[in-house]
Amino acid sequence: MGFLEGKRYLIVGIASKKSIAWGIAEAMHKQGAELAFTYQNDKLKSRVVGAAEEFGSSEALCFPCDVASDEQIEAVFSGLAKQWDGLDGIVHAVGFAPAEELDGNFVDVATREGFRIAHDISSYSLVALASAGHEMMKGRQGSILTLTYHASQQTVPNYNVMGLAKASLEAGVRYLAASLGPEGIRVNGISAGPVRTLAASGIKKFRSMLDANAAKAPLRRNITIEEVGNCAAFLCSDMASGITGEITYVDAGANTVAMADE
Ligand code: NAD
Ligand code: 0WE
Repeated sequence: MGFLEGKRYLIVGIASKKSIAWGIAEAMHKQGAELAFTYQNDKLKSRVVGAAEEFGSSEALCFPCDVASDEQIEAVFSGLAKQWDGLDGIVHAVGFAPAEELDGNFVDVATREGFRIAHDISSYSLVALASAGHEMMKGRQGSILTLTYHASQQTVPNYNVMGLAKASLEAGVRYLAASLGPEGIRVNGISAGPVRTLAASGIKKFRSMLDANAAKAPLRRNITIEEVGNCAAFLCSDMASGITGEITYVDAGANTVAMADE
């Protein structure tokens, strides 16, 4: 019997089989969880319905949700409440900044509108989902999980405004943990090492970043979405009942190294 048997989670952020959210859904499904899903737009609907089928859920548990829209976020939980009498957790695996912000020297490419969008989609959306979704988690020791990246703490070329948005997201994890802790709801983040997903596909020199990261990491390799998935399943489960407001690194140790050997 899996350690998530009888638990129900909402997965936000599947765009393809390479998505970190896909790896998380797979790991949670293996542990017996029941899953619901959202898709950003109609273009991604079939991918997400495919994920639902693969992980034992029907299309009725797939909801449209552009996280820029409060109405769509509300509609997800009112739709979910018609099928489930409660919810045990939310996985937030969403990040976005306009592409022009992620290519060039920070001061040259930064704009007010790019900053607004990056922080809205990548950071505020966690707060919005928590605000709209916590009612359904009442009395169930719920768990909220997001995905972040170490460029929130130390600079990475071209990550630019996303680094600021991830720093805000990580502060959001702590404030939401303080806010929802009295309801028994835990809020955590996983800081993942680089993975080739759709969100990474447009990024210049991503291959050499992967290679440099593998060379620096104590484990001398990059991580997989399966490894992020297993950590996510643990953090969302009752086995992690004492952990909240925390950022856990799944990065083969790369963030712990100040100077690479060789
Ligand atoms: P991905 O492209 O597979 O997933 C990103 C998701 O964000 C997509 O499903 C997309 O639909 C969704 N999204 C973007 N804008 C949205 C909006 N307005 N409304 C709703 N959804 C929206 O890429 P991924 O790498 O799996 O990204 C998932 C998370 O992991 C992100 O927060 C990302 O920052 C984080 N992360 C990624 C890496 C990496 O190297 N790939 C490393 C660390 C953290
Ligand atoms: O969080 C991310 C991806 C963030 C991302 C990617 C895109 C590409 C397409 C946000 N917005 C967009 N907007 C687009 O139009 N990662 C951690 C992966 C990533 O992205 C980088 C990285 C790494 C690692 C960008 C620059 C440098 C390193």
